[in-house]
Amino acid sequence: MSAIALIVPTVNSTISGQLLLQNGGNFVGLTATLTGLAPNTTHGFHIHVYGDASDPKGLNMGGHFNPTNASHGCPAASDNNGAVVVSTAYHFGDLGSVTSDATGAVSKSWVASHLSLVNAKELGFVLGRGVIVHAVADDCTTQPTGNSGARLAQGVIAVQGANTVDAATIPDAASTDPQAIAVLNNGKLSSTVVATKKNPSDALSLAFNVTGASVATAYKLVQTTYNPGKDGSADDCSTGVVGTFVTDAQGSFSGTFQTKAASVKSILGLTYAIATDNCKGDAYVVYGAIGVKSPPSPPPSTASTTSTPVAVPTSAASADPLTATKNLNSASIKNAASSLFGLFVSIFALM
Ligand SMILES: [Cu+2]
Repeated sequence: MSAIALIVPTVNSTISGQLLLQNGGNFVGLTATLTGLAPNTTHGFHIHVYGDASDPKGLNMGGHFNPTNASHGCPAASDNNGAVVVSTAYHFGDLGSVTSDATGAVSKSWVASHLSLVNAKELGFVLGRGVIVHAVADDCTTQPTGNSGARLAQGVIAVQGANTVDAATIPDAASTDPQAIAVLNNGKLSSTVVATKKNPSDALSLAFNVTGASVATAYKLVQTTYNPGKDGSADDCSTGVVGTFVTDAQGSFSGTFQTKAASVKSILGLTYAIATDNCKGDAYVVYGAIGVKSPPSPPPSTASTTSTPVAVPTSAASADPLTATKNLNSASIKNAASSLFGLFVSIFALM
């Protein structure tokens, strides 16, 4: 069983390529193939917690994938492309760095023993998570980002070919599931699908919008798996058709579909495609992997004027503000809560 993250450039970047992940039993084999980097440069390379490609700067990918709540570091040399710094503690998403050759290309294969593609109950299950290529090398030390700089390319880890995730391992506690998101964009047609399931007995609800399609035209939304071998041959609409929709006079559509999927987690790493209505031949107009959605930003604190400022490491904050912010959110909320408590105490004292 294998998975793939198609890596696309963020704004003002030229880096693209793919990360291939292959199930090896008790390890996952990784092969990164990239082009468009500056020649002979080293770049932090991580799995991030969200597979949400909806921000053009990659900011909705969140911080590093870190299910064990560990410190940032770099794993053993075999996991780290031979980088000299090896840490005993690291995030599951810490993959070290990749280094380009004289043509600005990367072609590297290595092994990650802590990741999983087939068992959704494993802590290291990464289908639907994000992949980020950073501007500079991971220093393997600076918390929590490795000071790797801006996000130059992003991708979502998706099942390649047949889906062989063990269904028995997919958590069925739907009420605790995150939302999932697929971002579809071929440069002309763009679409977002957001999947939500509030209660186990509910249908999985897909909030769906399209712009840039042909006007007044019927299409199908299809749930499938990414399969590059099918390009040029017939795309598959025999199963997985979510629904049919017709665009308006502007080539847009917005609506909601209900599906019978068991949970949000059960669709992570699958792919949504928009297909021509007759679904003949090369029918997929555009497709995008289904990843874990970044939660909405927390509402602004009502006690902002009295809350204690949170110390943010300046280098990490300027280089990758979101990662620093996300990791400090709980501290901010606690500070805001204690300030609110102080406010109530003050009010009671006045009464
Ligand atoms: Cu990163």
